[in-house]
Amino acid sequence: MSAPQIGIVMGSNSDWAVMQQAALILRSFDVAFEAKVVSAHRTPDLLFDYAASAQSRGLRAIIAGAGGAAHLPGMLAAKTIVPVLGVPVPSKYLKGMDSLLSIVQMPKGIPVATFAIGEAGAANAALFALAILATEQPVLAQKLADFRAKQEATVLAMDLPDVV
Ligand code: RP5
Repeated sequence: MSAPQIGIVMGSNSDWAVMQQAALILRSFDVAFEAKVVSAHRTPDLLFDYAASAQSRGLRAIIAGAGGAAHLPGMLAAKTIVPVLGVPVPSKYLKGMDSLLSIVQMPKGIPVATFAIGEAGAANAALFALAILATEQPVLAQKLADFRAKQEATVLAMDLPDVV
């Protein structure tokens, strides 16, 4: 088993249903990743350790999902220069708008790349992480091009039903 290139972290195991969409994408591209629960407010020491060791452990990007007052991506970014890709997880009462605004509104100086709320965001964060890796891995670049071509063919083959 090769060392993980991408870290997937989330504030709770209740985020996994959304965040596993990122894992599924990475697995389909045969890219080694790790997935772990790291809570900014419930396990702050773990958060610091994870971020502080990310670069030396070989992680090339961290996909971080959280819901509510979602400070996990921003706090990770504060402690590492490894790119952090934030995924707003839908929340019970505000449907993830709270998560989105918490993640996207990083003050100047510490960037977090922010994706769509929910499963599309998790999947796109994984595709973005692959694009980062693909800048230095031609085999992966070709796989991404193939992925795009397959999507294109699917849409071009779409039919619409007759008007009734
Ligand atoms: C956040 O609180 C997590 O990211 C999760 O989205 C939300 C709810 O967590 P649980 O109460 O399900 O553990 O920290």
